[in-house]
Amino acid sequence: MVESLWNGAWIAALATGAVVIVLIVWASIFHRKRRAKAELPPQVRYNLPIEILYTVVPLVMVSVFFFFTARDSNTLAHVSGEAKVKVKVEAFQWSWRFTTTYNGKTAQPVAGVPVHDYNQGPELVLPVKSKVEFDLSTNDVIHSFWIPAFLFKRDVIPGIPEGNPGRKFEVTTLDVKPGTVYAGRCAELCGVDHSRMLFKVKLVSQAEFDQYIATQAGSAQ
Ligand SMILES: [Cu+2]
Repeated sequence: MVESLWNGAWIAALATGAVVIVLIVWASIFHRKRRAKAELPPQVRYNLPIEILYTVVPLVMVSVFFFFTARDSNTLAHVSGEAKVKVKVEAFQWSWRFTTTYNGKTAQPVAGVPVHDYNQGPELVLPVKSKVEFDLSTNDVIHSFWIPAFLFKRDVIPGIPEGNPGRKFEVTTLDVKPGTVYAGRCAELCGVDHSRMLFKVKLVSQAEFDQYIATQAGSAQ
């Protein structure tokens, strides 16, 4: 869905750009100065039909962009509340703490430190092809939770109380080979080690995930 919105917006923008370039080239060739004597070409001030056209065409274009963006962002931001896997994401300067809850069991939080390589960052383990609900919070500055492969990014804003729907979002993890690892990062300049605020997301099979939660929840005591 994000991909079709992105591609659609690009196609519309390229088509508009092509029309504009053709009009500029056409106007500069056909309306170039032919006579040596300085003479104003016919003026189109107060030409009502043209002014209406100037107003209506951009309005239509913006409305089309707005419609698709609003429609898709409503769907993407929808939280069904059905996700069995819940991840509490705490962003801080400059890493992340993940606390995963599944089937009433909460795993031991995974926290990281600033790193140069996402493989050394804190690891978020999730099952493949499952709904996951994220709850984002921070106690310092604005961060942004971003897993590029999931085509989803959300700002983490301090001061939003727990339970506020603005902190939550839901994704369905990709249907890929278990064991696939993705990079995650902070997408909001949040201080000197912002670029080292890296983490990794590992998608595992449901069985492996059950086992992961069982051991992690066990060791939490
Ligand atoms: Cu950050």
